[in-house]
Amino acid sequence: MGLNVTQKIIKNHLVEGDWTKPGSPIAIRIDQTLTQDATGTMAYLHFEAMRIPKVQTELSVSYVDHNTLQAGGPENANDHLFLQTVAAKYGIYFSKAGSGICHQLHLERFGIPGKTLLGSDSHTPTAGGLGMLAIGAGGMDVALAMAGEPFYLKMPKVVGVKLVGKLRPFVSAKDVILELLRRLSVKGGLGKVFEYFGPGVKTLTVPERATICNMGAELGATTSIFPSDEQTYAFLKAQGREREWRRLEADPDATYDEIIEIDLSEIEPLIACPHSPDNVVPVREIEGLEVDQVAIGSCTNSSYRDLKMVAQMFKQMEEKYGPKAALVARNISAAISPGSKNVLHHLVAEGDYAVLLRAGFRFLECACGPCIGMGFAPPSKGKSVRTFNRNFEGRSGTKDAEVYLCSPETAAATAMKGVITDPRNLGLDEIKITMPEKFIVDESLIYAPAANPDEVEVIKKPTIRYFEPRPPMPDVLEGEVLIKVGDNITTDHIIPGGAKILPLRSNIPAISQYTFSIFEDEKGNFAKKAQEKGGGFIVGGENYGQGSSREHAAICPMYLGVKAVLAKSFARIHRANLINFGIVPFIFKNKEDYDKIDEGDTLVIDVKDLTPGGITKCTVKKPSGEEFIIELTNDLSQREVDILKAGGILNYVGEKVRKRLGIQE
Ligand code: MIC
Ligand code: SF4
Repeated sequence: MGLNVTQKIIKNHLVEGDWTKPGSPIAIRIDQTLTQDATGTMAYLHFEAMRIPKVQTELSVSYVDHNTLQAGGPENANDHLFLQTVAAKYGIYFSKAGSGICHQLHLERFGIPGKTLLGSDSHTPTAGGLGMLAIGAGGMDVALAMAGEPFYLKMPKVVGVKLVGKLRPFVSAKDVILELLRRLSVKGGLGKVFEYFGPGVKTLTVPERATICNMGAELGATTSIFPSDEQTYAFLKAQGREREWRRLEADPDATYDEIIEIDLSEIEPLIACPHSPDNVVPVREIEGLEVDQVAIGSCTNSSYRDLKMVAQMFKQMEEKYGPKAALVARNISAAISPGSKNVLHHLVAEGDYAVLLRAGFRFLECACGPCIGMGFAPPSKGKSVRTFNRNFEGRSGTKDAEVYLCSPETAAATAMKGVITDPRNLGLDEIKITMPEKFIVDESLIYAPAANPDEVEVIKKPTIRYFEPRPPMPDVLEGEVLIKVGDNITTDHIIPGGAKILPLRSNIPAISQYTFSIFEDEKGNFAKKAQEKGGGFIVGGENYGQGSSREHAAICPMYLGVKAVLAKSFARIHRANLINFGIVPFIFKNKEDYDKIDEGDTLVIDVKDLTPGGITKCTVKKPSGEEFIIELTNDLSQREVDILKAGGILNYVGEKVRKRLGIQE
């Protein structure tokens, strides 16, 4: 039987398990890892705690792109110093702040078709645009991959997305993934890989494919992937990396667990309305809505193709309708954050930078920036139109702001008109972006690991504070329900981003004080309550922990004494992070039991006989004295049960890894 691309890569990298059965546990070898600074500090502290002299991967890269802005205080600079020295010492490439966004840079400079990539960022699947099997994970799983351990996951279902036809003018890759989000929702990809095939594939360049794979993360998918073909060759050749190319396509008789068909020629400009990436409508339906901001960039839409398109739209506007028509509207504040220094070089060299400056754009750093609330927060109750991938409440840095997600074309049209605008209505002729034959490559801020690692001292300033792993799990978990939340709770709700909290990522005692702080007005101070009560439980609804890979959403609750989360279902990365830090992800056997539990109830859970898929009894004691029992279940593998019993993965695996590498205790 023929294989699809996903199956080929998994089969090639299989270490354990049966890849032919979707849903069954497998382990795969990881060729490359990437980290970014906001998750990287923890990942390297975990790696150091394993006491391994050098990374065991083919390639590991540490990028600095998130924490590039700080209002006073040395935290970010301290983190960057730690990251730079730790990389030099342990055999890791280091990309300094200013170089660009990890996913854009990895695509440009390091990704290789057919390889596996594990990254401590949920948008790692961006590299699927190059035909890599690229998966997002918590920092601990990435640290383990750097130590040469395989990555454990459930064999995903492979959804074949058949692309036919060709995108029409002013409709682009972002609209394709918004269309999938409209059809499938933020839960639609759980346990699945989205593999693109069909005649429409060859009409999309690598950066366009990367945009689609990037935002597959918002479907909750394990990853997304395109084949490696002539387009991939052309991209790698233009990067001077054609030697890394290999063809990788599904066999002609390959099958998929499910097939979705998209006719590219039928897609129109789409936009995700507040506050979820799947709240998608055609742009024309909300055309004319007045907005305050336009932000162009992020790992979804900051490539050469995207920024050039924006510039060319302004340029044609100027040529056709005069300079006044090619200005950012008076009511709009507009900003661009290029994906990499290389992209910025092109804008400068080809005159596009000047066009955009003339138009009135602010140029921000080549970094995540506003996407994670690092500057450019909207005004109170402001409306912001962004080419990003997430529009969760509060993520922009302004709690009551409303964020819309769209393509660079729609963002450019909106910036010109000051109201949400369908780019097809500007009266412009079709713009075709031709990819350069040779990209400008500037690696002045990318450093190879040290040749003499023994001489490198890892610099750890006092703002960097690790945590004590949890002791082995007791037989009974007892405590209060500290918080009860609804469906689709994101990790941004659990540990918010933004310029105030992000700099604390390497300091667990400090950052844990912000756990669930977004709910503080309604529910009080979670951290204080948890510490006063000696820990307890979290109750959640469906898809608990969706969104980012930040393991702080598990480490901080662990630090505050949370013993288990009881939810209707969990998002993949967060579920894995909870297990890694010794917090049991229980699932309600009967979903209606969710309604029977309230904040302030006491739970007693006997976990002595915790088994994969078994039933665990939970006694619920109401403050009124009423008492009853509900049943909990789990979808844990035996390995995950053992990790939980050990009190977390550091206890479970540290010794095993050291033994394998022959390191003395
Ligand atoms: C995000 O987009 O939410 C982030 C910030 O990149 C996160 C990682 C983090 O929280 O550090 C992600 O997507 O995993
Ligand atoms: Fe950075 Fe935003 Fe991409 Fe996360 S989603 S990696 S914050 S640009």
